[in-house]
Amino acid sequence: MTTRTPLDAGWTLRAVEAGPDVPAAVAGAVLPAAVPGCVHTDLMAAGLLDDPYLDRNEDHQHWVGRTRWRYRSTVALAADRLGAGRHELHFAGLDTVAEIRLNGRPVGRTANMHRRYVFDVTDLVVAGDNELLVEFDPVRTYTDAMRDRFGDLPAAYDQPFQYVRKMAANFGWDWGPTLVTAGIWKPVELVTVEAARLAPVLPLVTVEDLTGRVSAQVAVVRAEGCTGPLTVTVAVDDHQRTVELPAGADTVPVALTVPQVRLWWPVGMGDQPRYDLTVRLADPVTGAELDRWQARIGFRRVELDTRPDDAGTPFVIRVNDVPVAVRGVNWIPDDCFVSRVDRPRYRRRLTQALDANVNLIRVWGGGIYETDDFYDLCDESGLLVWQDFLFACAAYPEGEPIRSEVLAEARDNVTRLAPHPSLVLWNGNNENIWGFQDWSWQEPLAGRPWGLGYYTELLPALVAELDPTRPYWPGSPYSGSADVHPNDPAHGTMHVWDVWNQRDYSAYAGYQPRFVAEFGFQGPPARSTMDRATSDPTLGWDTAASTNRQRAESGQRKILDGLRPHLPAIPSGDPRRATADWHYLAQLNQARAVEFGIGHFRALWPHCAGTILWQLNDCWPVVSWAMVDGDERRKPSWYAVRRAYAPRLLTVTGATGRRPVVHLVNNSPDPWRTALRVQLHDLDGDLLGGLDQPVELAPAGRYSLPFEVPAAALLLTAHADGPPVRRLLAEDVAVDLPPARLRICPADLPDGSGVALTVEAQTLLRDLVVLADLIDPAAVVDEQMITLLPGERHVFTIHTDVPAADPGWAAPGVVRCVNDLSKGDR
Ligand code: BMA
Repeated sequence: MTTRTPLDAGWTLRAVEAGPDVPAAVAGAVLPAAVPGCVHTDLMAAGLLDDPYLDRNEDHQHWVGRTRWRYRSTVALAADRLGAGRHELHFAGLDTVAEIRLNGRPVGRTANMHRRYVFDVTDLVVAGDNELLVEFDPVRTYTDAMRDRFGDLPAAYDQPFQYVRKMAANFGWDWGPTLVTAGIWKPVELVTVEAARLAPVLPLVTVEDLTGRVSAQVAVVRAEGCTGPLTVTVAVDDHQRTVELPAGADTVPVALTVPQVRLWWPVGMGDQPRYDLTVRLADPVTGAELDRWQARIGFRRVELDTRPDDAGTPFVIRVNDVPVAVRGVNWIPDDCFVSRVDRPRYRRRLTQALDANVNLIRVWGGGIYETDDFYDLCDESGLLVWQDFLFACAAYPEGEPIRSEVLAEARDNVTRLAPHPSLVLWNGNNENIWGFQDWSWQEPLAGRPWGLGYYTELLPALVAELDPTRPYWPGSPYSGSADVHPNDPAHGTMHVWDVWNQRDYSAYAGYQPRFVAEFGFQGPPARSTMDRATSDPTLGWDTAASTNRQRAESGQRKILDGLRPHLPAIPSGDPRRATADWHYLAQLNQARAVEFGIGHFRALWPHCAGTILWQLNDCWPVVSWAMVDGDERRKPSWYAVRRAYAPRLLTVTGATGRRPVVHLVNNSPDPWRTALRVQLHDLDGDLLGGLDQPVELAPAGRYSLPFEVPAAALLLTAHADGPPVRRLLAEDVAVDLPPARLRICPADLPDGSGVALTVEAQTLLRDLVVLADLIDPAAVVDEQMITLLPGERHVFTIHTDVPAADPGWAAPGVVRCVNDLSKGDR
């Protein structure tokens, strides 16, 4: 048998060679250490470090990443187990540059957070207690040495993240703090191999005409003296096959066919049946099981179709031969301290994506290969995963030892993630090919390697060798050819960032891309999130506390510039009021920008085969492009994305230019028959025209209807099956919106789960939002941004413990709309 003993208990932590910045209380202390975990979270648990997510605590904590830390534990081994076989230490993840010692003797060194390490310690263990030390160097010692070796390499940020195989965003990003972690971030085990064990299995899962096939090159690790034949049995549910591993051999190919499988489909396109795959290693003489490996697989085919067409180079992900209209979001690490992200938290976040009609999540290259829970939850729900190899926004060294680390890490993760049906694409890097082309890298590089060899040679060769069932794409953005600009809209994937950085969001309408893998617009997090994160009560767009929570270059100015063409100005004077108005307007503008962009791109279907919004989540409380904030609250943009990503989309483009086009896009697998109704009103709610028309759309069908509008019409309402879509036929700033008059009637929900908040409009009410978190930070509202005509009402359903009788629900500032901003400010 092979026994695996978790070594997660009894760890302590202390600073070694504590420098002058290390507080006295930490310098001599031996603290309890959580494994998996990291130094920052242990220090916080011991009361020795303030929460770096609050106020400006981050500024005073850089010593944590500059200190050498020693983890210590005791590994007990019973005397009768000592000679039982081969003893190994398995580290699923060490962050990052570490030296491991057992009983004072060296075991090994590590320099890569993104891979598993196995060390044979048979000759080092003793019966009884064994002292296990894992000592982490300050990562800068390593990055400084690599910088000396490779010279300065250009990057989008000046921290040395490209010189070490560690999560890049730890060094600070344009949405994240600089918190350079260290620690044992994944489980540790003592593995005792009595005869032989299985190496990690890489199953290739394919399907042809509903016949599933699983094949693998199964490798074993033998204990000394185990030289005879072994048997390997591979089983999928009750189908199984056994092969013999001859005496002395370490690998054997196995293959199994499974007739009449049920196909695994992306969410919204079918079910997600999964099958249990088991590989067993046994002694052929006694039949005793020596080791076992298990995974849950799904049978599906995936292809990336980039065959050139008349318009350029498409980028179409096909699953089971059906093109997927990608409605994606980009994922960043959900916490700077990644060991805190447990399965329930992954489930909450991925559920927020699914609830917003997302069908693909891109794991971005400045983060990590996520833990098994992440991919398992995606498999279960049908959320497709596009996985970047971990390179982002920099020129990377291609020499040793980095090259070998990249290779080892890629091998390990291609193997680890192979069972997951949700994983549909390996992507070489984030923006590095673009960076080389456009970000003035070529002169400082002066001909030195910058990573291209990884993206166009090493990684594609490795994916082709290890896992030919999955497509590989060299980077994002990438056009498919070295001769075409990497961000060419007509070819492959593109990132649309000029809109946020330089241009108004209406500029999305000028793009005809084939696939947009990044685009997005910033907005602040919920007020209660900001209130928790900072003790500055006037937190607004121009205070120091707020700008501390804005990490993007000129971010606050870009938010203001983005508001100006569309929405009233922020009032001067009372800073609390200015803050409240800024917050409402900036959140609203983010929501409108992403709905505008997605609506435009989806209306181009099938020319444009998908969008991946930047970004789903945040890693701490911050102003950012996220649609769910760092305290897990949905921003108004989340509701906008939910609308814009509806599988059956009803949207309107060209509204503010008074050339509206109503679009219906059917990304559901069934035909869509609906009665389209379009109505035109003036601001008093008088009906000025419209039409009723039955529409029938095939699966993957699209229908677009340009609309003539009479001069007096200012509001267009389109109805199909879902909630109506309303557009003002001009910018809010260009229209004389009436001062808001409304009645708010809160009532307890009959099932006691919260409040039904009815808003009755006595005038037009433009983009009503309920800031329920001001009354109850845990409140969740079902809908946001509702425009009402005079005489209409809308009921917001709010999940909350605060009863309807609480005066807060009707207090000023909780229900907001554009036209409650005073006229003088417009
Ligand atoms: C893209 C991403 C990130 C960045 C985002 C916003 O380039 O790849 O690097 O956070 O833009 O600027």
